[in-house]
Amino acid sequence: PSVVTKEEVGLTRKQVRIVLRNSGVINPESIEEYIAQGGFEGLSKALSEMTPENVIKEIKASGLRGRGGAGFPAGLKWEFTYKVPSDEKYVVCNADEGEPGTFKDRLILEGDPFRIVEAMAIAGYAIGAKKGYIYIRGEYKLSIDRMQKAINVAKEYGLLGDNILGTNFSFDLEVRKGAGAYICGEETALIESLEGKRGIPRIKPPYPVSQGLRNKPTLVNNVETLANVPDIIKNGAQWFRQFGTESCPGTKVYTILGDVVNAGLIEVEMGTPLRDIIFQYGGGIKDGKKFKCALVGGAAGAFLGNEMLDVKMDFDNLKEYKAVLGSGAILVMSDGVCIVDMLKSILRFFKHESCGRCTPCRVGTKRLVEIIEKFASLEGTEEDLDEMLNISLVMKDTSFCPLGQSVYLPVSSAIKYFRDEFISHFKDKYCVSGRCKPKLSL
Ligand code: L3W
Ligand code: SF4
Repeated sequence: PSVVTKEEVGLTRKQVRIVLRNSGVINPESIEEYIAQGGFEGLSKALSEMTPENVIKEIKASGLRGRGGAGFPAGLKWEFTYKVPSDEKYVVCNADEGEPGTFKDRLILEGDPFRIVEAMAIAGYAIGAKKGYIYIRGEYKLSIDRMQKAINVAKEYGLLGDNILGTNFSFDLEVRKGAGAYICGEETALIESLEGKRGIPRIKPPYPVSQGLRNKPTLVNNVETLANVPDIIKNGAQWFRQFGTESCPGTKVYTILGDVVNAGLIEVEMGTPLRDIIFQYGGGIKDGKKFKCALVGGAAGAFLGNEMLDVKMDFDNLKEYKAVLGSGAILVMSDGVCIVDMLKSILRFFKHESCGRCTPCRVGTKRLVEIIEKFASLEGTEEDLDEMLNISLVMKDTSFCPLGQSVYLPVSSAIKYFRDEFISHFKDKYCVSGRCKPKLSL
């Protein structure tokens, strides 16, 4: 079994761990160890003491919100799917984790796969589904292997398959692998991919809750969202609500990376200030450097500077600052990092991952890369900055799916907080990191 080190235990104690409670503590391939930690008590309670309606009521009362980034109330989604009459429904776990800097879902799947099996079975019971799919990013080999093993073992133990725990409820799970496209993390593109088609987003509405996989009601939840479910059912909504904030109960798993002393994964209560995440859990800035900013929410997130460090991190507080919690990636940058260089990487990522379906995103991402490359060559003008803002604003308003819509946030926050740095690239031919250089001409 994996054993946590003394230092890790110390760190764990300062964290509030629900989702990661077992990760690094039990052998993830041992169902006995999962059961010894209270595993499958949630499923057992749901099947023996609760109606599907009561399970949904409990999830609604807990205030659990979607941890994939949008923060949509999970219980409401479960209820919507439950209420659509159909003899065929599906539960889908979105494990196509592709947000740059995000690796929380991978570590949940690797560290505690039975938790997801249990959560999906509870979800299936609640909404009336007999079948679930876990769509895992293809590169996550260990997650795929562990999940598959967990499903096989759960079947042997009668915790999946026909007549689970001797009840009338039957539910089966299947692992499906993604093929490396970021857009397949968008739920409707994921569904297209599950159906064997090219992963491009569908028009919403209709939402998957009414017309999802094979046009049937489908509940799509992120890994971290589902990982909360067994403990909520086992301990009750009020227990869950003691953690976090009024409108965002529970915890959040963050991946902290970049110029911090302790890069890695932490789980803390919703509402924990960004300052604590970076300076307490992250251990502060590496090599005695100064904090410059943090990109919060992954590539689709916002650059937040010194003046934002006291923001209490949850879906609603960040919205007030025109920022997002997103997938929980926090990329910390010290004063030696160049914002132009950083934004260039982000924009190249979006250009590469744009599925090409709609013009604003297909053309907009290409144009934005052309402009940022000018700044990265110590060229550009102030008009170019306005042009970047205009393009990304049009993309926000007219793109078909969140990929194109979310480019505005990194672009606008970078230009808002670091306009002078863009200007000094072409006026003073100066880049703080030395990574931006004039184009060589032969
Ligand atoms: C029924 C309605 N269902 C909304 C459902 C909808 C979906 C969920 C949220 O994600 C986030 C972005 C980034 N009836 C409904 C309804 N729903 N109204 O609620 O929907 P929506 O459209 O607000 O957002 P979304 O497209 O699902 C956008 C984040 O995703 N992101 C990337 C995240 C990456 C990871 C990762 O790698 N692990 O999480 C990039 O944009 O934060 O907020 O289920 O069907 N009336
Ligand atoms: Fe495809 Fe981009 Fe349009 Fe989304 S916004 S549908 S990724 S082209």
